[in-house]
Amino acid sequence: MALTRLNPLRSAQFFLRPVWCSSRRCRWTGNEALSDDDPEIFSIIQKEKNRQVTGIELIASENFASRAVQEALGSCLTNKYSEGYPGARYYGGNEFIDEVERLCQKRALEAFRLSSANWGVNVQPYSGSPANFAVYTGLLQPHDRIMGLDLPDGGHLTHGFMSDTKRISATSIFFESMPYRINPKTGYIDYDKLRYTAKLFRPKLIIAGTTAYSRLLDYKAYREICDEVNAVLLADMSHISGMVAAGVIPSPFDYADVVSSTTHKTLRGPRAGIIFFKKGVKMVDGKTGKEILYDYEKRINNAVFPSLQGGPHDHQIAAIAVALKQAMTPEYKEYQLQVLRNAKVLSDALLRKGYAVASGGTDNHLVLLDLKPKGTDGARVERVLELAYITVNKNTTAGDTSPFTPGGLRLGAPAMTSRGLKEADFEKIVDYLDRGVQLTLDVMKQTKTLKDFKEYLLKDSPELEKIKSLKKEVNKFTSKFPMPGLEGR
Ligand code: DSN
Repeated sequence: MALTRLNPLRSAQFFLRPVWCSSRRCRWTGNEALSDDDPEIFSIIQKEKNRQVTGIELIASENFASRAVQEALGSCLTNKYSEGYPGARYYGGNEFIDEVERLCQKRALEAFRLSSANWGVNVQPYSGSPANFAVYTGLLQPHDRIMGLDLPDGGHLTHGFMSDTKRISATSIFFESMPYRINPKTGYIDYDKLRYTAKLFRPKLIIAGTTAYSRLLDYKAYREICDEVNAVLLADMSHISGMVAAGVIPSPFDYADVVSSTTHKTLRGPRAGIIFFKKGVKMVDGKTGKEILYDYEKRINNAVFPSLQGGPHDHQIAAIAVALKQAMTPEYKEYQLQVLRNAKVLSDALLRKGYAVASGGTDNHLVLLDLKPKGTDGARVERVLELAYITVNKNTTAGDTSPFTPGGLRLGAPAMTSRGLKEADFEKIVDYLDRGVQLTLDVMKQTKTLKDFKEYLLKDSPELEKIKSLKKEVNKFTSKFPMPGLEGR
């Protein structure tokens, strides 16, 4: 008690302890460390942290957020309700939340070099999928037509994905979806076919966005096609927004009407979403000479709130603001250039080892490896690499029919570049990947089905020993590199 009396905060905690703590021995105040309050969750988080720190992270859509981003995410802003928008909330006490959201909006426009006269931004979407659905909700009527790159060809679920037999994404349930595809011979998007199909299908909106495509998008071609069929052009730059902010790849803002993005991939912020929309004069009426203005702002803001979401996640919004400030630094530009260099090395080194790379290379942060010519598939290699602490994801490539055992593997450079890896380090990573593929082929000689394959890896075997020894090398390799956001925490 002596200490408590000396410390006003602790003293107040003692007297104001929660009513359910009726016993004087109950001292739960809400200020206990996670390790004391919930050792079980604390221990699982420590295990995940160890996995992230000691492994090679190659998932193209993942990254390591900075400590500052994580501090904003873990801040008291998580306590607040602020339905509405700055200056017009449905709850009191939002003076500082308004400041956060306005600053985030300002930084979003600055980071992508946009003028507030021509572009507006909504920073409230909880993540990328809700952001895309908000765009459709705001700009389309139910059952209007949309066209996006097919998921197996490198698009996203929310770009209207449906299978041969089922409407899978809500974006294909509530809207009529017609996919466009890549040319399987070149691995590039087939813009001629997109134009041809768009003229038949007459979509209201076309999506220029990818999740597993290693080439740059031809936004000018998309614009022309949209103009020909009077469609809105939505660019979903989730995968590439960090490189766009850094100005190291072409920007969709030169051609798109609306741009959506997640904020946790190449952008390196928290898990969240963001929508930019055009403002100002859309066109001048030829007959009357009257200016016709874009009406996206009201429609998209209303779609995000109140149509689809309730209270925004203000801690996420603050963390986006932090990431956007970082995105305007020279170090960030250098980081994004290094991502491009590292991805190129990844692709070139794989090609030198005789691997088939979709489209023959990369212009962005990722490489799509086709394992079919090697006689294996993405599911088996993903499992072996996972046991060796190299994290990748299986992915469809041209000609694949099964999403469970697709022939490809998607590899990305952003996360390991955040840890400071350079070109020579990515050459080393390709050696590790190659050893993983060889070990997969060895296990395939002992097994038939994928189930057998996975079960074989649960038991002691000469192959498992070799995988364990690869894991040791991987752990030693990664111990040389710093880990942003997690050191000393
Ligand atoms: N799931 C993300 C990806 O891995 O690309 C897209 O949302």
